[in-house]
Amino acid sequence: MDTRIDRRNFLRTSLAAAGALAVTDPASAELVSSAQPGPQLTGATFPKDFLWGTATAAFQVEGAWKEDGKGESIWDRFTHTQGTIRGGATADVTCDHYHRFKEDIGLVQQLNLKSYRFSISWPRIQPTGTGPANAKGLDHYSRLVDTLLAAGIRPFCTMYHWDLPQALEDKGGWPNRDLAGYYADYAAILGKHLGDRITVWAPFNMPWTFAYLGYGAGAFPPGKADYTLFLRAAHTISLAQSQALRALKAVSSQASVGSAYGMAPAYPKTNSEADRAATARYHAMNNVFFLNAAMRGEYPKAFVGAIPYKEMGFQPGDETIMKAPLDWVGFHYYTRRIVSDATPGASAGGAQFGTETELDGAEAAGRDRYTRFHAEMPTEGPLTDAGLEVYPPGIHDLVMQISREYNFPTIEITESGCSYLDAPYAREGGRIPDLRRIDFFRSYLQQLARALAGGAKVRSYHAWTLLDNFEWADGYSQRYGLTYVDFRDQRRTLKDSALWYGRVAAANRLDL
Ligand code: IFM
Repeated sequence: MDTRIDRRNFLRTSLAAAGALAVTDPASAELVSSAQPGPQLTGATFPKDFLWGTATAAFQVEGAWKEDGKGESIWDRFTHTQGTIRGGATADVTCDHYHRFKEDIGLVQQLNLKSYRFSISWPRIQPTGTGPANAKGLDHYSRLVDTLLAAGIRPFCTMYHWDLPQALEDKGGWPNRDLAGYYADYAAILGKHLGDRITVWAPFNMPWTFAYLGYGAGAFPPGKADYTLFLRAAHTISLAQSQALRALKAVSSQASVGSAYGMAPAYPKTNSEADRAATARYHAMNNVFFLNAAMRGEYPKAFVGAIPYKEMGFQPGDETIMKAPLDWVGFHYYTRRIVSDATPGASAGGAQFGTETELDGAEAAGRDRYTRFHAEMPTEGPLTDAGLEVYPPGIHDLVMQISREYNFPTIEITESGCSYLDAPYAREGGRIPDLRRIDFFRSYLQQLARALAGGAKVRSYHAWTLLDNFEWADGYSQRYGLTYVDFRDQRRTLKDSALWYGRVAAANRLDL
């Protein structure tokens, strides 16, 4: 997700005008781009029980922001603050999925999908983040889960997709270690009331992103830009992740707990030792920081020097608390990064060919004194309307890298998708011929099939997302949905890509 689209578009246009899209071939000992011409894998078949799915997040689709006893979340507060969101948009109504979930699950069923990843809004369950459960909030998700099961769809629950109860932010937010305990209590409530029907749980969606953008860069709520706060938040989240896993398993014997991390395969900008080391730090910090904490009880080598335990608020015994091996590993794939060293005095490492990302704003964004890497989103390939490069081999490379590093775990692709702004085409009876999205999914799925053929144990793919929805700082200016939503009257129309994806799911093959 890009929160600085104007800047990116500006950069893209000006670079293209200057003919400056020179490419430095990434080459890495750690991760070498597997892009290769070779034959197209058009007839790829997927494993028999492969779960074709789609995903949403509570804040992005539900609306009903203060119904049925729901408390205020940090995103409610942020969106109600002028100047934070493109177009001044809020998610007070968004897709009204809170009231229309039956119709929406009908769409999932119509597309032959067997897994629906949704998130639960913590402030619907505990309006202030602590204390007794709000029965109306639980009832809502109970009905959602029952509707899914009746439709033969697996409910995949993300327990936290960024909408922290505001009352907990008022207590210091994620940098406050107490939140790990509050979060475990919340997990226990969910497990106790829904664990008889939900078996697949992911504690956090993209923990690096919300910790970093919220506390390190200030682009997300609570809008703080202090790298030490980010480190503290990250450590609390690690503790919370493992405590939640244990809390769920204590109340639900069927609970199977994994993750929904945001990941990007990282390729070094040059073959220099410095760029390769920076790329390894990027991977450790942005991709596997929380995974390693859970699987091995230790943080990976994300830092130039020693792990800054003191700044993180690390206490003796924390390595034991944060170790809670996941039953499976879930992550998203959208696009790649090109990484170079950012230690003071390091050379730019070749021609610029992308847009800056994690590093925007030195100390608060990547060129901090701890990780010192410089990450770019290349603009070499075609770009989506959100300005992200379409890079199909990345999903193969990332899946294989995680498979190798974590002993070939069961993998769920928890999100993958693209924003294109195609709208109903009157001359075609209102159809939405979003051919670029079909090409996107086809090419990414071909590469996923390659990873499966290479031995990776991938059991699902969740297209992001079911519905066009509220895209965080970008408001409604991006459309990632398989379904077009007319926000004036809430009318849903399946895009051509949805119909195509539904046929792929039914056939379990790609040659369509
Ligand atoms: O919309 C987001 C989602 O909430 C998290 N992953 C990336 C998506 C697209 O930006």
